[in-house]
Amino acid sequence: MTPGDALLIVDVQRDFLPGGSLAVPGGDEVVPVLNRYLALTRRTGLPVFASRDWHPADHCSFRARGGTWPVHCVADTPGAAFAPGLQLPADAVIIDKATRPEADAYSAFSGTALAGMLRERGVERVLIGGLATDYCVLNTVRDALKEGFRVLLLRDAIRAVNVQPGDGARAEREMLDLGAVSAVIEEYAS
Ligand code: VGL
Ligand code: ZN
Repeated sequence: MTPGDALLIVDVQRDFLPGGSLAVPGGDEVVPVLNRYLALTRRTGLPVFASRDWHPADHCSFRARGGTWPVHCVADTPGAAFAPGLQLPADAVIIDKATRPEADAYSAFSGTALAGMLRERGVERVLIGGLATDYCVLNTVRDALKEGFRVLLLRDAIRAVNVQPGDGARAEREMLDLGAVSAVIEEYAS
């Protein structure tokens, strides 16, 4: 990690962990890995951003409204809280997304101030991990690249929903094809 880097943690929330309403298999396994990346940001003073899926109770992505998903990440409910044990610093910038009933947003850049905040802080490269590989991580990486940031995909800190088998692997392939570079924590641990 070098000046110009920022860590972006995507949607590591209780509803996406085993036992949650939209559980991502192995979703809890990203928490200790992200904590190691967070320790690196503490040592280097680099900024940390964390997005939250933050839906109203009648969100259009919910099945009761004809959407794809069970009710999940309703704003200010326990399921929308960050994963227990995720060691976010007090000055982490929280990005709420998909907050309006009529629109879904998988990307942390969609309808948020994220791109401007990153630029304001001089960020050129975004280190991205979180949940889920095949939805919010994929769409966030696509947008980060479109916005002109370089992307380091934290390959050991992502997990996929895999509604269709192979969705996660295909998403990883696409992110690398688009220009993201992948890393694992062992490449940084000293
Ligand atoms: C997500 C499905 C529905 C995600 C959010 O964070 O990847 N997936 N809403
Ligand atoms: Zn959602």
